[in-house]
Amino acid sequence: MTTTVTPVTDPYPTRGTTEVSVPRQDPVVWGTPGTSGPVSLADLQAYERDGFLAIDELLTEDEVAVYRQELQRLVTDPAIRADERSVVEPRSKEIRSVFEVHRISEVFARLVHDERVLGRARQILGSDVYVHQSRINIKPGFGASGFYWHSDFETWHAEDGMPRMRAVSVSIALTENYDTNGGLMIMPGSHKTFLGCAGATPEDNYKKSLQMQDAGTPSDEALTAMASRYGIRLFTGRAGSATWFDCNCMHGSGDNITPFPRSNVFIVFNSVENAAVEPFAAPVRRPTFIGARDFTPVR
Ligand code: 6CS
Ligand code: FE
Repeated sequence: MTTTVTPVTDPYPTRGTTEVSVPRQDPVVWGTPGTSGPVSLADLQAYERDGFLAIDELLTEDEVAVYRQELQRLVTDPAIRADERSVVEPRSKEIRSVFEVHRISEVFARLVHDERVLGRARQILGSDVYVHQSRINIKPGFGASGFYWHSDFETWHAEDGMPRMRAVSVSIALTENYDTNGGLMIMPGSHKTFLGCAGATPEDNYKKSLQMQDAGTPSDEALTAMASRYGIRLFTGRAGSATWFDCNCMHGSGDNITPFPRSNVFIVFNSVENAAVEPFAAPVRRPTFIGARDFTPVR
């Protein structure tokens, strides 16, 4: 008896020989309209259209003070600096990011379970969720380097095996995000197009990409076309403000040459119905502190 196996073609091909753009084939808001939760219907509609939702005050000043104190404690702890989950700035060697911060720090773990955070993620993704990745980005002053234009989903699909676009990130400002100190920039509406990048994923790519991304970087031509079509929105806001953004937004942030750090905590929620499988375009999986393999729903 012969069984016919229909080849499962990857709807989001990337890291081949040429750059390829395909329309998004997934909803943006997965929750059924009218599902109760912290996000109003109007805001959900705006999120569907733009790919992001900015919140002026997710955390109070007192709460921010607690998280900022915890961030300072972590970045001055020699054990954290020595931990493989810490990434340093290429030039200054200051700590740039600390990954899996929700497992390292009980204080940051609170955020993951906070209904103002978890409730929004569940409402947007329409299911139970797990943490695919968490990190604090310090972006200290006087020269911290930014993050070049990219789609997170392109990396998470290629290197972490995230099947579909059913993940959302929240970036919570822990310091003032001015228009000068390397704030997050998103191209509004870019989440509706998947840009598959040219160039195979090198072995151990994460050891470089978390400092300076190369594989998974769009061409100048593609970025020019997207920026001309969608524009660029720079997110500023006080400490405690937050930006929720879809996994496939084209985004990046500039260097920070001001004296004022632009520190944030960044949590990625993935639907438990979109759990990571094998990488779609990389030789091996990335470490679990970057692409989680514990799919236990957050409660
Ligand atoms: O590779 C990653 O998973 C990380 N890199 C960037 C620049 N953004 C998403 C994510 O934190
Ligand atoms: Fe990113």
